[in-house]
Amino acid sequence: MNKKFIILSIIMLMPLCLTQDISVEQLLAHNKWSSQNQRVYLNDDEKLYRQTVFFDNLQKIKEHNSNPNKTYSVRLNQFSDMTREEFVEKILMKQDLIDNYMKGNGQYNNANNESQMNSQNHTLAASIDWRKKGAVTSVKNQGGCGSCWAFSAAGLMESFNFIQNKTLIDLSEQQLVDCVIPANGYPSRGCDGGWPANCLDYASKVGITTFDKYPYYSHQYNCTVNVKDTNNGFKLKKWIVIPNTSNDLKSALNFSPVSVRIDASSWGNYDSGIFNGCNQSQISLNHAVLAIGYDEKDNWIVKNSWGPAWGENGYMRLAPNNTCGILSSNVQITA
Ligand SMILES: *[C@@H]1O[C@H](CO)[C@@H](O)[C@H](O)[C@H]1NC(C)=O
Ligand SMILES: *[C@@H]1O[C@H](CO)[C@@H](O)[C@H](O)[C@H]1NC(C)=O
Ligand SMILES: *[C@@H]1O[C@H](CO)[C@@H](O)[C@H](O)[C@H]1NC(C)=O
Ligand SMILES: *[C@@H]1O[C@H](CO)[C@@H](O)[C@H](O)[C@H]1NC(C)=O
Ligand SMILES: *[C@@H]1O[C@H](CO)[C@@H](O)[C@H](O)[C@H]1NC(C)=O
Ligand SMILES: *[C@@H]1O[C@H](CO)[C@@H](O)[C@H](O)[C@H]1NC(C)=O
Ligand SMILES: *[C@@H]1O[C@H](CO)[C@@H](O)[C@H](O)[C@H]1NC(C)=O
Ligand SMILES: CC(=O)N[C@H]1CO[C@H](CO)[C@@H](O)[C@@H]1O
Repeated sequence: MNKKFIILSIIMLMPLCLTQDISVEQLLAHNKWSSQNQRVYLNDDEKLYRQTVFFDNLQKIKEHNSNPNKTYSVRLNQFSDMTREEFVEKILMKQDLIDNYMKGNGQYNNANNESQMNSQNHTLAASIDWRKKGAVTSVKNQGGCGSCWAFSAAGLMESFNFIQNKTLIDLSEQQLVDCVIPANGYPSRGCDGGWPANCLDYASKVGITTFDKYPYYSHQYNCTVNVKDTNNGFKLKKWIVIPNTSNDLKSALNFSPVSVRIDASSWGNYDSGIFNGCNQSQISLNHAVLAIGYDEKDNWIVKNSWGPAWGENGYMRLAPNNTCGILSSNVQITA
């Protein structure tokens, strides 16, 4: 009786659902998820549509997790009422910006860099994890703003600052989002996307202040730092581009974390395990994260900026080699 009553009342609230084969279980899962994620929908149409997308994602998650061949699992999270296309559009970098960049416009613009790193000749650790050395700040959440590039760069600077000066301080992503802009000579474009390399160039000239002094708002505002003011806290002297081989990335990771550009189109529902779910013949570098190590089996470990509730406490492990394009476009601070 009770169950029937729940079905009836839910159906009465959402008459369009009648035509679909939706179980109480699914509806309860959605209710639980929307209250956990504090979802508020504009109207019933919006709610119905989001619910349909959610059910579709729920189904895919069930299928994936019941396949014993998968090396990673997936789960519900803050993106579970978005389609894959919406996720790519809203959370990742805008495709036109990436296309423009690939044509060479803005790539390492105004670079204050060294030439590419020479093949290094030192013994590589069997595994490395900079978290164990206390060199990685807490996992942040970029929210609904495509500012991954600022988080990746800030993470790199935070770790370098620690390695050099033994102080672990959160730096200001918002300053990067607001100030590393065309008006100041950089092709990055706030919440539409941008490049860690631009941030390093900027920070080498202007410096970057702390998170506390210039906190994050998940939105682009006007820059409050004068670009001619060159004394704003952390400043780096040199940065380099890492060549695109596994050995070069491993070698770089022995020195410090590395800012990596990557394809995150299929990362939305990642839970845990070794991720290998990218379509390797269709890589678009639409995201940036911080590589913080690799394990004994050469799986890469990266720190994401989608909050600690995503993935493995905010982190992800990726299969060896060029998974999701992880070797393609990486930078590191050297001084
Ligand atoms: C798992 O892999 C085996 C061997 O490649 C294959 O025969 C089987 O169909 C796969 N199972 C699923 C559920 O994909
Ligand atoms: C690399 O190091 C080894 C051992 O120290 C040495 O024998 C070799 O000549 C070095 N190679 C280069 C290219 O420097
Ligand atoms: C580390 O501290 C020294 C001395 O205070 C300072 O000159 C240097 O710029 C600092 N390094 C970084 C990376 O902030
Ligand atoms: C930001 O700067 C632009 C151009 O200088 C100005 O037109 C706009 O009003 C400013 N916006 C805010 C919120 O201050
Ligand atoms: C790696 O870089 C070389 C040039 O430095 C380039 O020719 C090659 O296509 C790149 N490979 C990949 C997989 O990006
Ligand atoms: C991967 O990308 C290629 C090239 O765009 C495409 O032809 C193929 O269907 C894609 N594979 C999957 C599984 O989506
Ligand atoms: C990927 O990496 C593993 C381990 O580093 C290596 O054994 C393998 O040959 C690589 N595969 C490809 C396709 O490069
Ligand atoms: C590897 C790399 O990006 N090198 C660049 C360093 O900066 C100069 C200009 O200052 C560029 O010409 C190089 O391409």
